[in-house]
Amino acid sequence: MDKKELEQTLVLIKPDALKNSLTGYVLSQLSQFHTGLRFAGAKIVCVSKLLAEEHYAEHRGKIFFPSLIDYIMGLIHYADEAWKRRVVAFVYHGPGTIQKIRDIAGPTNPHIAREQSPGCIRALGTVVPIKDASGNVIGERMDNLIHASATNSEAEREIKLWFKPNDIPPLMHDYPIEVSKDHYYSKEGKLYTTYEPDSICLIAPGDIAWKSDMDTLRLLSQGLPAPGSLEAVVAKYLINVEQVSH
Ligand code: 3AN
Repeated sequence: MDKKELEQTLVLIKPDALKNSLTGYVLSQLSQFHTGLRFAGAKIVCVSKLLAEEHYAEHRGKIFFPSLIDYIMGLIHYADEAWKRRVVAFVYHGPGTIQKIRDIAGPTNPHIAREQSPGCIRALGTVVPIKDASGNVIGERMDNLIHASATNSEAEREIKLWFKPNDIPPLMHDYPIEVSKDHYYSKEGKLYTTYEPDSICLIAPGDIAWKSDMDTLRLLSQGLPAPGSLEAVVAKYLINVEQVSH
């Protein structure tokens, strides 16, 4: 397979799409018959705060950030039904995947999507005012149904954040992997290579991990600067783990 054949992207079907029963519609818009693209991975995720904040790290500090985190965690669409808070995550694979799916998704803002690209998925979304404690409007939140990676480097970061290598069939792997020889545990934001009471095991010897995560863990465990953050590794390895899913 050449590089173009291998192009992959991350798609998230967000809580507003689930609540409005739009999952089937989105999947049919993205189907292989219509797009020529194939699934490489799929999972149902209860999004932890850690995962939400890592996914949207570039928006940290913006006025809409807290509301964006609540939205992707499902706290807005399933305020009283915690067990329904989910996102469906996919890796799509095929030539020109990133641009094809961005075009079908449409512009970020649903109002602009309706004007500029009627019929795109995000044209079915809504824009909701964000208010401060006194009720003054301070910004807006875009409930735009799906996320799709915007560039190759974003796709790599996001696929590695949401998926482990063995969530994806080996012949569809696009990024280097490594078999761990070591244990790595985490507890309260710290990394350990031996078991600490109440720590959670992230990776054990024999586990397959993205090589970039292994490099990060190795360097951090030696107290050295690393290419990635511990939070990003923990967020992924603890997806759907009880203790961190709230
Ligand atoms: P896209 O999702 O189209 O790639 P990004 O990555 O710039 O757009 O933004 C991620 C998410 O953050 C958007 N889907 C949207 O929900 C929210 N967002 C982005 N920009 C704004 C903004 N100016 N005001 C409110 N929400 C925004």
